[in-house]
Amino acid sequence: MRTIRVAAAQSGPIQKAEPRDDVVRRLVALLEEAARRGARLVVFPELALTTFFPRWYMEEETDVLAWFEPSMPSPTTRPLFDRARELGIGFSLGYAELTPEGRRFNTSILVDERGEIVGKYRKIHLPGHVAYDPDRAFQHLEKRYFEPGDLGFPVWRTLGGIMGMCICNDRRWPETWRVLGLQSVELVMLGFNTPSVNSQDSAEGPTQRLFHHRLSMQAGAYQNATWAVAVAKAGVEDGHALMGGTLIVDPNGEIVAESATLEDELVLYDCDLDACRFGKQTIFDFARHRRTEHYGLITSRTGARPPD
Ligand code: ING
Repeated sequence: MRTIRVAAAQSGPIQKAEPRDDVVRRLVALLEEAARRGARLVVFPELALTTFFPRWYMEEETDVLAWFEPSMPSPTTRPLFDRARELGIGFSLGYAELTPEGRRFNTSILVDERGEIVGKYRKIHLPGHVAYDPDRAFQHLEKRYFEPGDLGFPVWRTLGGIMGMCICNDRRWPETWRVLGLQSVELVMLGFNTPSVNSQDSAEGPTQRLFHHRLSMQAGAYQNATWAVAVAKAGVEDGHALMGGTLIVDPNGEIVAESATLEDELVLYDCDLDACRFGKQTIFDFARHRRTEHYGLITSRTGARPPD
């Protein structure tokens, strides 16, 4: 048994006006509670330091950059890194990354129990749109504020296992999971900020949103024989509702733990990484069963094209 106690640290809403230092204090409190309960890894949400600002249209570069971290750890996040190192636990953290060259990414880092950044992932699947859309009840401007990630879908040997990360919309794309699965990933961690209602009129309401979220997580975990941890930023931010649904899925695709609130909430589970072995050695023994000679369209064709 290679068991790691994981804490999914769901965050309740972060209002636009909430000072980042206050947010970090909330994250540190969750980290300390997770340590008290024996966790060795804490997973925080996507864009965990601020409100989900891509819902707001901003013209001025300075207004946009105010939401970004120009360094990591930054003065704002140093207390989180210091406390985690004191407690000897690792964590993943989603934030808006501004690089020294001025490039902007929706990023997540993986920090080990020594407080060292051992992994970085930049969100590849950016939903939404680039220009202001007057027909929407609220905007979703990730394509305006972030570049698509340029680091691929890496995995890292750390915290006793093979760990991978993705972010929010990535979970809806099977390619995300398969690229991680082809690197023998044993635990995929991700944060998400998912509006509980559509910004455009559509049939999909909160229950269907939760259904698609669970479906994506369970399929990804099962089809790649990996643990999966999804952590929400939830609740109402300046009038805009984000859904909950923080959950942990085992390598068999079963949801083994789920949040019950839309507030700051910890969901813990003892993940036995050796439980990935059965799936990886039977149904999803990729080497024995996959036929890559027939999969060419997956990387050669971007958009769907019907037959003539
Ligand atoms: N949010 C949403 C997500 O993928 C979305 C965007 C919502 C896409 C509902 C499709 C349906 O969960 C982010 N931040 O990616």
